[in-house]
Amino acid sequence: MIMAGHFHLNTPLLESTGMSKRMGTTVYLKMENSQPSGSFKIRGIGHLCQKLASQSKGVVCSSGGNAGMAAAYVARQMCVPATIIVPSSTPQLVVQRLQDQGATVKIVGKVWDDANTEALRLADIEGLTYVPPFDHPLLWEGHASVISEVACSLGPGVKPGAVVVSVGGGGLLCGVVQGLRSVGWTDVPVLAMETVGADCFNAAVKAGKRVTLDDITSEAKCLGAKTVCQKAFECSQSTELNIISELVTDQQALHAVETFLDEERVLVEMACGAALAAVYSGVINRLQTDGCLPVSLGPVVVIVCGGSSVDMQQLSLLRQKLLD
Ligand code: PLV
Repeated sequence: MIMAGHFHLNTPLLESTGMSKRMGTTVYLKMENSQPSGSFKIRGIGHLCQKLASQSKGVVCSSGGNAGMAAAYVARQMCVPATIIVPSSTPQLVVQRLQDQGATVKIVGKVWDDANTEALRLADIEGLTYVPPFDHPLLWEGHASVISEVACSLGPGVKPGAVVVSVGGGGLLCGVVQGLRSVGWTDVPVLAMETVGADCFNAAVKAGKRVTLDDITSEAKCLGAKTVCQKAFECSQSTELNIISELVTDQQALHAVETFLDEERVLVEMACGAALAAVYSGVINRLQTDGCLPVSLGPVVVIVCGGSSVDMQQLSLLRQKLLD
């Protein structure tokens, strides 16, 4: 299961005929949902824990769910105890999955930022290794491997027309940017997707500085950091890069989750639905019409970030909340 030296897998890059047909351009799916622990988070968190936690008496991670799933998985492989602090907005199914991974789970506060304060406090008083979910250079370095794998899978001479990612606190975005730099693709536009109500990156881009949201009102709780990390904001300001920030509604993200389940037969959570909605809700096509992306676009790579905060029951709860 564990490939030499790291915890993550080299995931498939699959062509989606359904998405390609809609877009009029080839769309590739980077299937991070198939990572151990269910999301891309294992890349960065595996890397960080290998560097920082091998002598640790325990790790503590604040999470909307998926960073915690990765930390719990890695800690178990490393025979280190894990404490995961999640906010009360985290579905019970995630708490259960974390416990099944052998972690101690504490529910603190309403949103991730509250849980994080507690994680930092515990790390301090109990001497645990703090595992941040998105704001650390080792996480970005680990996440960057997703792009080198895409480059390998596409083969020499093929360059994406755009890469689509979801943004919570911005760790995945920073990793993708680092990966693009390492393979010489800084000119590839990155479409940074969030939901309305979990839109700290979009708010920062609009304000020209980092801002802290009053609250997280989106159901995409795993995108629910109130402030984007400094590095992600800096990437948005870089003239060398082309990062396009776009929002979709929760309804659009849910519709994307459902369409993806129907067409690709894969169930992902709302945080991932935000990225999928870039295709299903026509965001990319609109950007082409508006001249923000070329009409003749190279293959679009969607990072299917995955996520464990979903099952059929959670899906019908979301339907009731958002569609009734
Ligand atoms: N989720 C973090 C932060 O939550 C967590 O603790 O799990 N897609 C999925 C499925 C995610 O779980 C996350 C982050 C993202 C995308 C966004 O990644 P980020 O935070 O690196 O931008 C509050």
